Amino acid sequence: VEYRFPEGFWWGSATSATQIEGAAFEGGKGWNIWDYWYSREPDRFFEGVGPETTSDFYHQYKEDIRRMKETGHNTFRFSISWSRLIPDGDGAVNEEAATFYTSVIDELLDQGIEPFVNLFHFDMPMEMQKIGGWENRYVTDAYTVFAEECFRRFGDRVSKWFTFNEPIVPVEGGYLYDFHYPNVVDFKRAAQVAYHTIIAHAKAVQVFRSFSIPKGKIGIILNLTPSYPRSSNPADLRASRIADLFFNRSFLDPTVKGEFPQELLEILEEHGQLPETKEGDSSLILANTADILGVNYYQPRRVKAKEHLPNPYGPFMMDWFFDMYEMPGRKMNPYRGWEIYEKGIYDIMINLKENYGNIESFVSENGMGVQNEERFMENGQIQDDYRIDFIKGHLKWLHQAIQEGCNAKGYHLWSFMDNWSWMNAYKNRYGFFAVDLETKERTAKKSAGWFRETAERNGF
Ligand code: BGP
Repeated sequence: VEYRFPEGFWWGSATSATQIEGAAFEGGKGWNIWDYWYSREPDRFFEGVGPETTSDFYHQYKEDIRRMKETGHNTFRFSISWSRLIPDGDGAVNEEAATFYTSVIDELLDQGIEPFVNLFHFDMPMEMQKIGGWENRYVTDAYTVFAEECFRRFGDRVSKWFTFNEPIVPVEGGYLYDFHYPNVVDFKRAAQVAYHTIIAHAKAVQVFRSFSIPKGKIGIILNLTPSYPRSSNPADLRASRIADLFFNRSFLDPTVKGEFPQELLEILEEHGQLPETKEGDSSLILANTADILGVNYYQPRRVKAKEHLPNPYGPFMMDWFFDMYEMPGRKMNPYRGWEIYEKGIYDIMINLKENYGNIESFVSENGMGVQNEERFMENGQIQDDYRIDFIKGHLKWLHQAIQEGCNAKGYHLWSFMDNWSWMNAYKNRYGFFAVDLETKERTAKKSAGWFRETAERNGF
């Protein structure tokens, strides 16, 4: 069977500033929460490795962009580091940073690669975190000024923009489950952070539209984790529906449809967990929905009804409503520990078609993390056939969704090269290119060659 994709299909990969740039204390960059947290608690990071140098894209971007070209990329996603462009989060622009991002964009365009630019990938400037981060509504204004600066400086050459990558992750990590700074565990504060992120998204979209960038599109990138109930009994179905409300629809509905799901608001209200809002917010959110949606998909969520009632006097948590379970016989990525369920990508796309106006979308991240990947080295190259199979498996289902009329336009692998990943640092490797952490030398894995052929044939 041949899987051929529509003409103009976007082939490429995704990255983020903190994870690839390095040069954390160079070029006038201000500190973000990762630089700060690492300086305080290095032991919390895998093997004690922080984001200071990472893969050194800051210095090697020209060669990397040439490698992208050689790997069949016609599109590439990166993020602009807020604390590099505006070191204090608000105030003066760092011109060295503006020059750097201008060169990255020019280099991509020269190579015929369309830049997809994201504005926030977990990297809150430390000065903004000191005043409360997303809990403080002022930070949504500072973010909007940062976004405006980006549109003004780069909008003539970049037409695909994204306000946030996986905005729910800083909520979960920073305010619920203790894996991002500031390590708060408090649902009410988490809800406020989530709400302000959505306000920041809407304000940035509003400003973007005032620029009327030709062919310009702005959207958001969400990590969607389809919820599958253990059985069709009503308790399991309800548990799965509520997990979907918290983890997917909390961001998907307001940013794509312009309103929060009623049932979610009812649950929060019943438990006294609604965030503070301002007059005019609902119309702001409604008027500034996304033009385009990036879908990051790694694994589904397997949900069952709670077996034991939660302690009603304990702190409110969303897992009051459901339990997760390991589905017997599920397929696993043995090298990272996440379930692999390729059809999930199809289910997401069909849901977008049926319930979200068939919004223009693409797979903005999908990928296979592998620990100790050097063990697959043969003749100087990592033979990552498992990654090729992983990509193929997902592309087949994406292809099927497109056949059925879904408006999916492309596929980006996470990630272009091995990079630093938050608390996991370099534990899980994802790239088309392996990076030697000592020398920073890049070596193409087998998947890089396969991807190039696939992109050239526009299918496999
Ligand atoms: C995604 C994030 C990426 C990246 C990836 C890999 O959710 O958007 O930034 O970190 O996960 O995660 P890990 O290194 O934990 O396997």
